[in-house]
Amino acid sequence: MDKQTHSPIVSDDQVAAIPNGMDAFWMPFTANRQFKAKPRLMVAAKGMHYTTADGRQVLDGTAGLWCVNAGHCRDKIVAAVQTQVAQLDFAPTFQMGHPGPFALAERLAAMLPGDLNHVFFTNSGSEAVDTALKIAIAYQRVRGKGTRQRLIGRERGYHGVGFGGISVGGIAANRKFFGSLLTGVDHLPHTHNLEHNAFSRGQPEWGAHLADDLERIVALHDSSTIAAVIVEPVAGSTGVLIPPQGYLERLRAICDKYGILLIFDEVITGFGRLGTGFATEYFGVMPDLIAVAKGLTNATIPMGAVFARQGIYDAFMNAPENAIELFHGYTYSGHPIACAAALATLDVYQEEGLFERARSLASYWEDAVHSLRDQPHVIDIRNLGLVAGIELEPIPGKPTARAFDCFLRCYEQGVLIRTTGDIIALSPPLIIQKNQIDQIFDTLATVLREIP
Ligand code: PXG
Repeated sequence: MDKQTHSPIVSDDQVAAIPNGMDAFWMPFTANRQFKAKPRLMVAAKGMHYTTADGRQVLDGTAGLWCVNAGHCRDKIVAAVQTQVAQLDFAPTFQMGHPGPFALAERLAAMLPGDLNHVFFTNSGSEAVDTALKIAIAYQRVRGKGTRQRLIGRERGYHGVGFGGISVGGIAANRKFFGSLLTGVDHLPHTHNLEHNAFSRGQPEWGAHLADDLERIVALHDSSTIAAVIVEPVAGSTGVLIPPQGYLERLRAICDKYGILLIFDEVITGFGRLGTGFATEYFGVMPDLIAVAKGLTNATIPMGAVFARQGIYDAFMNAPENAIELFHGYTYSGHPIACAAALATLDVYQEEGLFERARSLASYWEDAVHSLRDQPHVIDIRNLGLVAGIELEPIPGKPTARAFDCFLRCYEQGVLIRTTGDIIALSPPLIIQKNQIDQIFDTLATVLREIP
């Protein structure tokens, strides 16, 4: 493991890199004018810490955006990227190839349970989701079930920002500006319920029956029109919703009953977040397709992927041998530098036992987050693996303001958290130390007592 020493105060080079003008960059998912009036810029990172432009160390409680699972600027990954970029910068993967994605796909297939053993590469989670949805619909067609075109998502689901992802997604703000979206989409109910489940530790006891709503949807549309169901095993972006005990098992059983594919969006849960390689292993529920991104390369280089079960891949392999089987792909599918970053990342996870480390820290993490229970404004705490959600009572008439205030104060006090609505979401790099867990929750406790 890299030494946990703090980076030195920002060097002259880094200061020089701070831009003079900030207007041209249209920032994603950001209040642009508010940010640009009082920017928060990171100029370096190492291990568990960012260095800010004003030379402060900020403890990363969010692994960037749920992605830097091995910690920042890991030497092995940096070196792999540097070597690869000098050796083979780019080569196509359409009717051509290079070793990287073959090696990486074999390595991933060996990590995955059961016959989840084929890998389609993308450049982001959004692309992985859209790819999985397209594979699901195309699979139904190549196996002679072409009427199965409907996709079922879930309220409050986040599946990235492609048209497929926002159509099956269930966050109103991400959908309402963008027209009619995909047709033929329906949604399961979300599983958030404070009345029954507030302050549950790990998986809540109440709520498995919410999966039965899929029976209602099947009755409404008929199973012969439904291609696939997609869910996040643990919903992240919407504010950390942990699946009730038995819920995912029930979804799997209903999908099996009606010949519907089950897709897990593991963009957040993949690569150790729950203390196992993937959520499918944590919950013991096998989906047919998995979308991943983020932790695949430790976020060093953008990359996503879809994992498919043997039978899905095989169904496409019946066409004549000289025919392209799937008319889908990206210029950068299996990009050499992303593959090098991913292979080095998997080495780091393995050599340092980081998934096991996350598992062994989970109960300390759980106790630490639940220690906030009696702090002001806290109306729920949820946790699983190295994920936590802390839901605050909104200020009347000013939703999101309280949590955002909390975020700003934590940042000033040296801890990076993430908020969505009035929910704080935490997901640190898996290399976090116990004293750093304490720092996150001590800072939060102080801030919760400070804020109005
Ligand atoms: N699926 C899931 C479950 C995600 O969490 C995506 C797909 C899309 O991935 P890309 O790489 O296209 O962004 C995500 C992304 C947050 C936050 O604060 C979460 C994400 C992205 C940005 C912010 O919770 N998740």
